[in-house]
Order: sequence, then structure tokens, then C-alpha cells
Amino acid sequence: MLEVQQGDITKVEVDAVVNAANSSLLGGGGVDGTIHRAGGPAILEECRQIRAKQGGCPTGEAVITTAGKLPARFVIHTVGPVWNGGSKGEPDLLANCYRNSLRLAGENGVESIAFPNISTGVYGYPKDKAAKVAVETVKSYLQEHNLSIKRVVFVCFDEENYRLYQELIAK
Ligand code: AR6
Repeated sequence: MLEVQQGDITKVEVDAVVNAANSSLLGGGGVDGTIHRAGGPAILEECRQIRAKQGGCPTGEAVITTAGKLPARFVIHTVGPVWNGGSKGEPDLLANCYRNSLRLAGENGVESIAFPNISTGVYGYPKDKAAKVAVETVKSYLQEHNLSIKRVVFVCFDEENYRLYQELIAK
């Protein structure tokens, strides 16, 4: 049920791909830039519509759009916390990203979902700490909720995250 893969999340065959977005929902660098480039303009168009309605996406929250040209059906955009030393609510906010993404996926009948290592790039969240939050939160959320989700793939871009997730999943 929980899997780890190394590589580019836009290539993974799942129903929903999670994007590590920012509150503007208008794209950026990192995995966000790659998802918008690979998925094409339909994703940004829907993000703009959501932004017009609700004015962006607060940290820890998530919104869902088409996946455009990606193999997935949906992109779930969530906004991770910027790491600020760890005592500014970062762990709870990061956990909320995973919970809200899974909730939206469940509401849309998603059976397989891929997560990037949210906040561990530009937002500077320490990789070991973020990986623990991710795996623990996903495990307990799936245990506590009866969702359509059968498969969760943690897609790691770098070797360090890949190793950390493999260790955590093996436990
Ligand atoms: N597939 C999977 N993972 C990737 C990919 C990819 N194609 N590219 C990068 N990563 P980041 P953040 C990994 O910086 O820290 C954006 O500008 C990367 O190695 O993309 O949440 C947004 O617009 C890292 O482990 O996201 C926001 O402004 C992880 O994805 C801001 O960055 C997250 O790195 C969000 O920062």
C-alpha cells in the first residue's frame, strides 16, 4: 500500500499527483514548475479559477484540478510550510498537507496517489523530519478513514530522501 520510488513525479502512473505548490497557486520552481510544464496550461487555468473564487490556498490546505496532459487524472495542489526552526507549527502544517490531500483524493474516488517530498526543497524543511511526518501522517490517516485509496507512492527526487523513505517504510 505504501511505496517508495525515485524519480520524476510527472512520470508516475497514478490517479492523482500531489504538487508542492505555493499559496498563489500560480506555479513556481521545483516540482511545481515541472508539473505545470509537463501537464500544460489546463492546470494553471483551473488554478486561476480557484484563486478567483477563494483567493489562493493557505499553508496546510489543498485544492484539486485536472492533471492536463499528465498520465494522472488529478493534480492536488498543497502548500507546505516554510521551515522556520520548527517551533512555528511546521510539523502540524506539514501533516495537514498530507491529510487534506488524502481527504480530497478520497472525495474524488482516487485509488492511487503520488506525493513529492513536500517542503524539502526551496522551503527548507529538514528531510529526515519531513519524511517522518509524511509517513506517520499518511499511515494513521489511512487507518482512521475508510478511503478509496489503495496505493500511496512517495516519489523521491534525491538519493537522501529515497534512502530515508525506504528506511521508514521498511519499519
Ligand atoms: N518530481 C518529484 N520530486 C521533485 C521534482 C520532480 N519532478 N522536482 C523536485 N522535486 P520544491 P517546496 C523534489 O522546492 O520545498 C516552488 O517554487 C525536490 O527535490 O519543489 O515545497 C513552489 O512554487 C524536493 O525534495 O517544493 C513553492 O514556491 C521536493 O520535490 C516552493 O517551491 C520539494 O521541493 C515550494 O517549496
